[in-house]
Amino acid sequence: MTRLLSLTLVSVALASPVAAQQTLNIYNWSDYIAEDTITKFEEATGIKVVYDVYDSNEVLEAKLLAGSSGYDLVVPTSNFLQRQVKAGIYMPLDKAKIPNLGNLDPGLMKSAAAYDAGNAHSAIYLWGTTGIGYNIDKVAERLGDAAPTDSWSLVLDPANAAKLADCGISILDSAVEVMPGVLAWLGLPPDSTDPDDIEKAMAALTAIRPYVRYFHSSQYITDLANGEVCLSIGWSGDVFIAMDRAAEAGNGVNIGYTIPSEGTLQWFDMMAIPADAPHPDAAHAFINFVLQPEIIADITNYVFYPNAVPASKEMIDPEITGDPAIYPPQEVLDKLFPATVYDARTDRLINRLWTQVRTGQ
Ligand code: N2P
Repeated sequence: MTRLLSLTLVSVALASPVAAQQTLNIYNWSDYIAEDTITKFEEATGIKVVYDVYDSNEVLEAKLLAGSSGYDLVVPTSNFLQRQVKAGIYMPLDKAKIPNLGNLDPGLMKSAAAYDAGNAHSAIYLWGTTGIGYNIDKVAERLGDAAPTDSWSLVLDPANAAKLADCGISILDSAVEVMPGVLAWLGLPPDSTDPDDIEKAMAALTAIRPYVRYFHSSQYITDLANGEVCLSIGWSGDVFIAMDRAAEAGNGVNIGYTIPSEGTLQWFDMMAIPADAPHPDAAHAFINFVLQPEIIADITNYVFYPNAVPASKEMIDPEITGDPAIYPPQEVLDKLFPATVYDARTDRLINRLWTQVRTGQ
């Protein structure tokens, strides 16, 4: 009996080299993982996951900068990651513990290296665009068939916004997500840090403020799906999640997603380990687990965001890989803007003006 028990213990120990740590504290975006990813990881490793969510880089950053967050694994967007790396809040990845880093697309990782030299602290989780989700029927009813659904004018032209106000407009609650598209629509450089340009972008948003129902970065998924709002400046996959929920509910709500022709942001969300993570080995094990083609394919199939593991592509629903609004073709990709890293002074200006936009002053 004793012998049997100790044999069992030995085999468990071999199967789960980091099992002794027991816990992994993950802080990730909401609606950003497949239903069974965590269970599968727990079963494969014996590590218990505590999973917590946010919908804002700003919130994540405030917690990380305060220190002792207790998180082992977080998923900031690359431009936020860059200044966080500078602030010393991430540990370099021990790449020997993450052999599946080799599964990542070298071209995409090279783009990501612009924010984290040598990809020393981070690996791509998912990526996407910031665009417009809209209720096809309600927008057509109010703006007619000539509605400029391929342009930021759909919402930034106050005449259009005024007509959509009654069916509900929502905007992401993050200045740096929204501003580059507004700048491009105004014909200004999307990565401008010129205070005059930033003022102009914020003035354009102030002009439509009376027609905006709310600023929020996750509520719009449910509201688009239920027909509670009819236009959201939001993230690609989230809008597709809304489409999927509406189809499942069979409520007759038809949703479209557009990457405006003036261009918009393409962002990368990066897995990284805080320097003071209590369970760094478990965090490395999670990154390695997620980068398996079948696991990351499950995630893309569930949340409609592209990943950076080419070998996963054949396991992804062809309706997803074939949708140009999710996997944009090269000529669209060429028009997307990389996320800008703002210096502290510009960041303060943006945030001060954003508060005014939000409160409508
Ligand atoms: C997930 C949204 C994450 C995208 N709901 C923001 N980078």
